[in-house]
Amino acid sequence: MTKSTMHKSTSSKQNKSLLQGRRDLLKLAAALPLAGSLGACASATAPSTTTVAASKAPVGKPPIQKPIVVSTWEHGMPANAAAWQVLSQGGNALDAVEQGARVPEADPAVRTVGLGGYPDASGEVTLDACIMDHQLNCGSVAGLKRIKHPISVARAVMEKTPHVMLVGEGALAFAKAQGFVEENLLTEQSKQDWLLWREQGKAKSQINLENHDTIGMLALDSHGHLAGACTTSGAAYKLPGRVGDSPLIGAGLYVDQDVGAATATGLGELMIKTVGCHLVVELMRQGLNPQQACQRAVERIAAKIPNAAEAQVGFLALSVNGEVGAYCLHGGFNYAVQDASGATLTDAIHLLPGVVA
Ligand code: SD4
Repeated sequence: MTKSTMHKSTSSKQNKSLLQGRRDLLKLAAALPLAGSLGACASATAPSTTTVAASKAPVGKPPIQKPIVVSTWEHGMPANAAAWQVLSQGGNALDAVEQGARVPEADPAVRTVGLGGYPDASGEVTLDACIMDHQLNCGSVAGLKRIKHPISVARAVMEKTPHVMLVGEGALAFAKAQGFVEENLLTEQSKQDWLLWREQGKAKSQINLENHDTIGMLALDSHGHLAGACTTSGAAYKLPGRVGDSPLIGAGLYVDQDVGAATATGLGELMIKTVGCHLVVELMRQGLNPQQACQRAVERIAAKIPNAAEAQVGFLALSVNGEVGAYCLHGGFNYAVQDASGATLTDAIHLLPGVVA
């Protein structure tokens, strides 16, 4: 069951108690002295793989694991399967991540990406996406309306313009000129939820622990090339015009063929303030493995940004050798991995105690 379908099937009574539980967790998390308690919390919640304190990656090169594709959240499983179709036939990582990202974009049950995504505060679904290859080529769109596959528009920006990023009306005009077809992205379910949100007067546009689930995908193909994609409808009920981290190269996605790639999920403002994915890649360049680098980036956010504990952030990284790592602030973030040995879904290790379903 995807997280979205779990949301759908939860009764409103259950929802209330879930929310209360989450509020309690948030209070608890907010009360924690962040920087001072990092080591203790991390080791309390971490399986044995994560004695990541300050150690560097082991000396010596691990065998290269390729092809491989990884992506955020449970909806990463079918997305990875689509990407694997490309990778397992010798296809390139860029095609793989685009094909993979298109799966949740087209799925109305995934409420945080593409068609059926949560709208902004005015009831409009606006999408953010970016894509990047092994040569620092990248393309991005932000605040794109009425186009189901922003990841493919981002790729067209990369390949057919001298620019990296197009936003709003300009992005829509470009997409139409490229042959993308306009359609209504607000499903009946999303509309009803938005109406309810408005009725309840929740005039607050902040990502909380319930309404995130961007897909970020990283792939290493059989030629040894990396690529990444990230696509989202962003924070539910965000202020119109708000842009998150997901379309921002360096914040929501970064790929450097010399080192590896990283993508992020959660409250975008935190990733923007720390240029989070670039940070993860640079930490890997300094010798940390992907797991260690993701942990360090989450710790940086927790230590430097007041009230970071009120939100969720998670990083997922893939080295150029095919090593995978992930780390998040609160429990509840999981990631999907597909390689020749099969497909897995793993709970990421988290910094703060407690798990948010
Ligand atoms: C944003 N980072 O717009 C995105 C939302 C999200 O997992 O990740 N969700 O801030």
